[in-house]
Amino acid sequence: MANSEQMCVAKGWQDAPLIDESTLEDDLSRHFYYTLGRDKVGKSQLYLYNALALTIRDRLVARCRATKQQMHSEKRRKTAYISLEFLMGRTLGNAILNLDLDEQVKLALNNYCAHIEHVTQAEHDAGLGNGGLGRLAACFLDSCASLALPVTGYGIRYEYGMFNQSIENGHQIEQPDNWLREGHPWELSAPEQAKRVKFFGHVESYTDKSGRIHRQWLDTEDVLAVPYDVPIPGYKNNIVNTLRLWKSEATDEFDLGEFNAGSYSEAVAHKNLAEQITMVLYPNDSSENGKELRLRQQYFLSSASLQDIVELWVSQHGEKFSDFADFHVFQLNDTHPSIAVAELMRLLIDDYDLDWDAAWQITTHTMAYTNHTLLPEALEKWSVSLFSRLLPRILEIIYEINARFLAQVALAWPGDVAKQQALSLIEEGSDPQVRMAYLAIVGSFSVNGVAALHTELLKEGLFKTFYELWPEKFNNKTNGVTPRRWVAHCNPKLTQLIGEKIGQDWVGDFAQISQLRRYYDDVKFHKQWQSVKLENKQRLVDLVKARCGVEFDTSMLFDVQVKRIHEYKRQLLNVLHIIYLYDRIRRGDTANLVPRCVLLGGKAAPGYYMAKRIIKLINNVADVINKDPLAQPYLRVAFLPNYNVTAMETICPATDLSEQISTAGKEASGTGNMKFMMNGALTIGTLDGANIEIRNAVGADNFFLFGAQAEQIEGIKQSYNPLHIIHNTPDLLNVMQLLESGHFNLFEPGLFDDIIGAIKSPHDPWLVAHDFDSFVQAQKAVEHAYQDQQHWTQMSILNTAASGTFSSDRTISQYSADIWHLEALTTADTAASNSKN
Ligand code: HBZ
Repeated sequence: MANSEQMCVAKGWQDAPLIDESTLEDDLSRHFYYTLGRDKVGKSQLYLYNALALTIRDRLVARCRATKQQMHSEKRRKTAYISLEFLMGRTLGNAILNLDLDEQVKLALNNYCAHIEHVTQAEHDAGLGNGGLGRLAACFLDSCASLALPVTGYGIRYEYGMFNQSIENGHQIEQPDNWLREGHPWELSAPEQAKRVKFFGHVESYTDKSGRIHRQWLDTEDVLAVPYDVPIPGYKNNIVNTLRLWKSEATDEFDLGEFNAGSYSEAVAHKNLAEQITMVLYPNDSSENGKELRLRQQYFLSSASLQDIVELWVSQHGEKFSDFADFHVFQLNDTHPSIAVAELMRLLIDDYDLDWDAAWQITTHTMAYTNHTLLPEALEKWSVSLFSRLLPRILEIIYEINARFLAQVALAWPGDVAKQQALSLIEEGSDPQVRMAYLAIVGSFSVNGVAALHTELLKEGLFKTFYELWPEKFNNKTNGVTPRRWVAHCNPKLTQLIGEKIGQDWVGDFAQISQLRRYYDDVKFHKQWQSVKLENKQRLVDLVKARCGVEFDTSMLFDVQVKRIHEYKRQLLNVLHIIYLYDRIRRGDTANLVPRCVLLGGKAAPGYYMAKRIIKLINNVADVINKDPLAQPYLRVAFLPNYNVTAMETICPATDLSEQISTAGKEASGTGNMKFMMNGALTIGTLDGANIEIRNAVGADNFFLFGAQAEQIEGIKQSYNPLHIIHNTPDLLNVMQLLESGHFNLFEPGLFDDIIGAIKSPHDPWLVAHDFDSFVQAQKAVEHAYQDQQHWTQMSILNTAASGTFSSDRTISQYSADIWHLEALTTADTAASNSKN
């Protein structure tokens, strides 16, 4: 019976056409009139959006089935990309692009007198991430599908994503992001594939008939993990991979057991507790310390995802794991899912009876860890006492991993107790802690950083001793971003212009963008390039006007810094430069000033006091400057509220100058820098993260460099004396005096004292005062360069032309070649199958 059912399903799969027989136009009306029961479009175009999304989804679902079948039909090496965050943004526009349905969609929408640009506005961003790390995961999924690689994303279906930010009286206000309120047409749930995840309980031993001792995790409080699958289309290749997001639900025992026993409110409380796990994304982008719910999220994701993969293996190959490691890689996106190391051990040992050595062999040949930070305070630790209460069996396994690892350390450094303490997975102290990064390193065969400098600094600093122990594990994978979303989709005007010159193949093969170098001296092309930038600037002008009420002017230089607000990213340095420009204007020193519009945007973690003060400072400074008629012709400043993926799609095509000004050695890579570069912005930046590689690719003459270098930072800190610097730098002295005079907080005395104190502190780790003068000089070089529009345009073209290597397709090819060793799936050309329709 089961067999004939399977046969039947399999036959259905094979017969399902990739493209429905009906045309897209018919499908759209069917979904609009029948699935959704509508007859009028309405102002928000929400129903039209939903009908279009369902129409596109139909085309994705069929391809997704075919891809899955190919992926699972034979033994094939696969990667699971496990991440607590996937910052997907909107799906519709990208799916239309990747399926090559642009023309058909335009035609179909004509029947409703609707434009695709308006319809797509109805979609909420899927903001299931904080920033770079989450967006990187989203770019990677696009590249994996576009390269036809068998990769599945595993994440959490947060009910509330990254909070919505509004600005009230210059302050950040956080509002919940109820992104699912109007439905999410892209996902398909599969409740029959739900997994059980254990929490709490205790561990006991029992001896089986053969005399072997086993450990049993008993009296647990289980939570259900229900999968929701989101299709991930490749670019014009008919591949559709899957992003599987888990939602937590109460088990039936919770509902029934306690309910029947008369404990109605306990039953409901338990249900709530279970459902809380996937309720909200933690909004901290550097560390989330000690929160029990966060550890629950991490274990929930790791356990459900591994169970999913192991069960599929067992269903196809039985409980024979000898070659499991030949066919699986688990890529851990930072330490957040690193508990997967211990969970895989538990599954193999407790559920499938493997002995320790066999399980460890499999684990250490399947796990791979990516690090995204050099800030030591951001390295995750969990208290042993929390672990032992919440996950007692997992803690036992971590202890055992540690004991065996420390024996290895003792062999490598005999008698060196300090080494053992320094490397132990358990940090001793009054409240002992599990060091998650160490667990990830010990349990993985690959440890990678995300830019060349970052990887070097990991090897020399944070993970030095591990590097000495296992040099072969360490490797670099410089980040990238997808040229589909970050050029083809967000910059259609530029895409068309480039297409007229070098064809459109660069969208799928971004190395080809280098052909643009041929147009370096083509004056006609310069004009076309400039007019595209102008149109894109107008789109940003409209956005800034609507969201901030500030008038930007397309004739001015657009200077942009958008990213999470963090002291190491030095938005403060940017503000000091803005104040410096303003001070010059007030003093009438405007001879060489290039009129500029400065845009800042980004969210601060709700509990991060200094970051929030910096937002307030930016807004106050902007207010004063924008109201001053003297400043009008030269300087305008805006803080864009609620910076997110969709906002970036309008911002990066319009930017002239990209601010990448972190303290050297602190920004692991940066990826915004790459989006700006691809869209022809020039970078002002420090030698940090991927900036270094950007500068190498485009040439030093086409990059505005400033600031201390990473290897100088420690030396500078030894004798750092910002007061001395301020008094010997007249421009900085003026800026500080203006700031301290209360000019930007007339009715709020003392408001910026902590910021002023931080700049003046000899312990300022971000060296703001140190780099100020160098930054101002680099900004002057920017102005000088901008005055020669022809040369600026040439540099802009060169930036785009040199950005080929920053495609996430390049990054993913390297992950596949060096870590994953995947074979591409068989593809078919979407354009070809569409024309059959
Ligand atoms: O990851 C960022 C790095 O700061 C950036 O330099 C890099 O380009 C990017 C991709 O590799 N890191 C993050 O975005 N980190 C987080 O968002 C984060 C989120 C939750 C945490 C810790 C960090 O608990």
